[in-house]
Amino acid sequence: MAQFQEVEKQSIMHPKPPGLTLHYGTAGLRTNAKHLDHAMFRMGLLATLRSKNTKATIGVMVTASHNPEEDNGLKLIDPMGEMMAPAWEHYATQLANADDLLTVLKDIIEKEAINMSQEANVFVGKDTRSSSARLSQAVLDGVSALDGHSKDYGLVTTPQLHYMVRCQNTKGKYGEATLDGYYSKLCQGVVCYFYDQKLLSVDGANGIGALKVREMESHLKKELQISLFNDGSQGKLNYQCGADFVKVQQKPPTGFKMNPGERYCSFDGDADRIVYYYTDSEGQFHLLDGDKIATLMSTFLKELLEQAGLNLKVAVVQTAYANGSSTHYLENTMKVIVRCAKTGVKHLHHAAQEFDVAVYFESNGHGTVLFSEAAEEKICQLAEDPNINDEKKRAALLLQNTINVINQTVGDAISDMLFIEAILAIKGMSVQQWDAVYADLPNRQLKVKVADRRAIDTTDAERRAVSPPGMQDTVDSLVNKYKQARSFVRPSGTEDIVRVYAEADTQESADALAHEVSLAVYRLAGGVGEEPKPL
Ligand code: G16
Repeated sequence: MAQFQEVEKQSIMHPKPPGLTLHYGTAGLRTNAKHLDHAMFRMGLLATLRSKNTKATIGVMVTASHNPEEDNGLKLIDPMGEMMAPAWEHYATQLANADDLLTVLKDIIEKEAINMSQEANVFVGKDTRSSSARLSQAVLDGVSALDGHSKDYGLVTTPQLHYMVRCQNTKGKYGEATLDGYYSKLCQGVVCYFYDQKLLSVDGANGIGALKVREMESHLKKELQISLFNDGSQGKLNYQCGADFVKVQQKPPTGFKMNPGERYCSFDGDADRIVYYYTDSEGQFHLLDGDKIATLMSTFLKELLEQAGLNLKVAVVQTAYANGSSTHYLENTMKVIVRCAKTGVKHLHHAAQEFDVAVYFESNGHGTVLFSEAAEEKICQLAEDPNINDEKKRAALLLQNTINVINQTVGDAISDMLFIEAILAIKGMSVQQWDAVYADLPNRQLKVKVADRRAIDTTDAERRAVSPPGMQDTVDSLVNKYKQARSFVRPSGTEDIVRVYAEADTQESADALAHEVSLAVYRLAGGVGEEPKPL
């Protein structure tokens, strides 16, 4: 077959480094950029097969998101803009590691009964890393080797590419598959919301989000005033800035001075995560992470649904990292359904699809809102009903606007920011009032380097370790030493480390527990380098 000859010919230009093994992890492939050329070419092949298989456009985003500048990676996007189906992740890993590429390729074609004469379309985007241009070219080479059509969107945020894929496959029903279409849809949703808000300062993590906030500004009128810092003009991507740094370090990014009481937010390197923060009059730093965002959004939506008289089921999906106070508040005060999913947006998204309206957020600020088709229909019908009272009308229109502002394909820092700002404006709520809704339990996240992170295996939505032997018993006995304590360990799917999470009644206890659990990981799971030191 001519296509296979072309693959063979082209693959010589994208050789696999000997002995290298990659895994399709939490959000795709991710490692040092110098090891990725062959994998990018091969993922171009896989995306083309997936497109033929689904008879729809597939997306490939070249990014390593929150990882350092020297890393890169790729996220594959399925037809409705969601992360690629887990069943295909196995193929991605197989293909990336194949020594005999054609045999693995033919095997996938046979197993999935793919019709190779079916047309294929792949959308490609990239972040601002210096390696992204060459790696996205390798993806495009892979697509053309299998005779697929491609559209290169160039520099876009990850959620923008997810949006484009969904627009294309819904034939424009979701929106127009252009950047202009994206900004217009989001900004059209906010246009009637904003009033009297003070300046919002945005940390762009020196990445793509900064460029795109600039681009969006011309679509906003006076609804929102944004001051952008860490915009990539001098600092390094994700270095001492960005959502991951702020969340994990629990401190402000470098690159600017914070004024007490003002609102700040940080994006991550591909703008699919956002966290908010401020300092109080005593200079104390306060973080409003994904849990606080989920609470704000779900409360707002629940109130609007009640005002609109719509009986729709609202749920919040979190992960094991969710602060215990947030789960307690949502279940006991807000009385919403709460579900716990494994880390990774694909797991949260899937769990959220079971409900009429579901807010899903990871504590790290990755999340969005999903409306079922039936819920959207009910909201739109009500908004157009001439026989309802003003309160119902207002609520229905606000819900309709929310559907436009929200990027329902995946977490989106720009869209989440617009929605959060709208909620604060409508409720006349300051960032301090939002923060005061419930008090977070003090917590700490640490990383432990081990020889092979797969030594740790987990169950129960990653809340319990099943290996190595003795790990969970040790965690349990350490947790028992502290009040209101909880801790768990899990291997990262994006970095070569094990993550440790601990929370307790005081910061000292959370720090001590996190340290003791880190030591246990180091000793039981093959730690490398220096033993973890107390904080
Ligand atoms: C990715 C995923 C997130 C996940 C994060 C950390 O984020 O999309 O769902 O929470 O990695 O994952 P892990 O703990 O397995 O390393 P991003 O923003 O880096 O793409």
